[in-house]
Amino acid sequence: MTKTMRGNFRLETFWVPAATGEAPVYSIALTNDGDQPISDFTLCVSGPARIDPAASVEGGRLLVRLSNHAEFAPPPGFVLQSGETWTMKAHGMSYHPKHWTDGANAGYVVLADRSAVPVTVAPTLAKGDNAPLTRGAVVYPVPKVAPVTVSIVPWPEKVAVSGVIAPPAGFDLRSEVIEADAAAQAFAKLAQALFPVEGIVRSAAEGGFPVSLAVRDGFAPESYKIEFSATGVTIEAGTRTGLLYGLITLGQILRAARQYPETFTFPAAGEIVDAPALGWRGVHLDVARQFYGTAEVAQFLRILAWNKLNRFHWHLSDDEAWRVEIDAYPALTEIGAWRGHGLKIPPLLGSGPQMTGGYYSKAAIREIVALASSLGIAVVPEIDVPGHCYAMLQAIPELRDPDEAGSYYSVQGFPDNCLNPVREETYQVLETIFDELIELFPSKIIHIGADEVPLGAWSGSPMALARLNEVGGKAMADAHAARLNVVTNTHGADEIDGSGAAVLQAEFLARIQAFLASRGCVTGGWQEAAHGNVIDKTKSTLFGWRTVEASAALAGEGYDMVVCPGQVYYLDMANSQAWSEPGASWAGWSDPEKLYTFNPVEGWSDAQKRHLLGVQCCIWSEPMTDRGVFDRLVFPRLSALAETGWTLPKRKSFARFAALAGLMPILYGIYEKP
Ligand code: TNX
Repeated sequence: MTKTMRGNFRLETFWVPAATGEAPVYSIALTNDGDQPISDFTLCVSGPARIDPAASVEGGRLLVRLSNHAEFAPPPGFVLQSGETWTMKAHGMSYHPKHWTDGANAGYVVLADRSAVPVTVAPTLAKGDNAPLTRGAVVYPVPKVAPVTVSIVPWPEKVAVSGVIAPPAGFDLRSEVIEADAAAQAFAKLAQALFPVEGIVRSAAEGGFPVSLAVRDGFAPESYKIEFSATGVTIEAGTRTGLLYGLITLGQILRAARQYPETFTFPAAGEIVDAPALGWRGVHLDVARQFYGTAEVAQFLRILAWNKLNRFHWHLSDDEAWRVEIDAYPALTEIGAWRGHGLKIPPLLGSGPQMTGGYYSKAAIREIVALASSLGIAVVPEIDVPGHCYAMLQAIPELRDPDEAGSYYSVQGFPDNCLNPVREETYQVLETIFDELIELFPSKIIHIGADEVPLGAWSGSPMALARLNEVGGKAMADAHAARLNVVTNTHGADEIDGSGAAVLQAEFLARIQAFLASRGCVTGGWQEAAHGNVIDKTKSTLFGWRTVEASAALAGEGYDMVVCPGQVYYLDMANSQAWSEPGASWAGWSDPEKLYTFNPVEGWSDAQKRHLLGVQCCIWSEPMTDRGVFDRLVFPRLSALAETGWTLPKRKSFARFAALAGLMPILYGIYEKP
């Protein structure tokens, strides 16, 4: 095939929001920039916006829809001439785009010979907002005068330093015991990987300033103490992680004093005594919607450590992909890790027609877990079940009930995406998978998801309905059967508490938890795992993503809680409501100040606080097709969350944070253009 015949196309999308006073409409326009006319073709697009069944399409036909993947055909006999544009308009979409990353961000044309030609895609524009679209982290300039003379994020419990010496060229780390040596080595590697040209650790011969590390009794696990003098520094802690944290504090002070000598100093005397406010200071990363290579994950972990964050919640499976190698079921990664035109999982969320994706081999996972452990971070793997399993079920279709009829849909528009709680095969497969995971992850917390099971889940499965009849009665089973083929949750995830779906899910959760407990593991779950009140509270950790009040109520019932409300701690939510800001805002939006000042335990009683493990931000990756979007959404909000987890409320100050945030590393180094 010659190059000209392959075509050259451009896709432009445009949203008219209701706020303009006009009827909301989403236009999709394909321009033929090639020199040949085309006919008998289709157009496929993907991106967070979904053309759901409620929408009507003018100027074209929706042939296929799977979540945000849509394939359109022009009217019969239509010819797209060279230089001309074909426009479709979708009306009645249930979810309205709110930000430029919400629209289609990938597309391709399938020609008459079935070949797929990628299309150049422009960011979606919206009527009434001509502001330049933003990407890249917001710059936090370091002021001439800061509220503090030493730069440390998160801010310590006690800073009592005085005097000034010229910032040393670097640190000569001196350790006499194995634990201290391990901390010194971890810090040297960390500083080298994050700030490769700065020479933060160097020998005495190269001008390294003496820093002595000592392990002492009487320190809480992550706490440490630093003593300054004009001739050297001493760090004491009870553990390797405590010493590492002391070194990170010292490294932050050095970098600031060196780079901004007018603003910050390196102390000559005094001490810093430090300990965290909360034990769980987590970050969740969704690697299913977008794939992040092992090197990216590793660098991200280093940034977590630099913020003294200590839990990495690794969301390894979802509808869009399965990302972890499982020896017993190679199809999970052979099929489930890849999207592309003609594959079992189509292009989604901005992946084009070419095969895209990836997975973590067991060797890669071991590497990440070892790195995390050296940095004081526990890795919590999540396999999201029984919902969010479209990719898994595409890879192992035998897991479906062969007699299941009809369809139900998830909030993200996936059909029939839940593992069947009544089939023995479900448990055989999951137990095998969990056994392989338990061997890989020493943290012994296995997160099983349990979020967003659709109201209609299993409503066409005869065996599920029979079981529901037994445990919930005929009325419940009949009501559940009537949900088949009914599209629900088009305005947000279904609240399933008390429904047939919740009763069936509870059967599943009780059994999976018993299995994990038999292996000595704590079960992690999103807050929906509490439905039916069947899991053992003493062996569970729940993640409260809806409201702070809902988390408080669960804590009151005795569940250990990690608080991560979507409105503020979901970092896929945009920094503001503006169209020009990337991200979503279905749960809300939060700029760094809002996140920083947010009180995660507002209104909690003392009894409820006894079940507070800590806080976590969640990076869902739907909008992260562009790494500049990642940097903008994640930084410096990640550091704001870190300070919420570490620093007691009475010592927090956004003015101080804003003055220091610019010194914190970001993952891809992409800052917004001035
Ligand atoms: C809800 S909250 C989800 C995820 C999405 C996220 C997007 C929860 C446990 N599940 O599947 O990625 O919203 O913001």
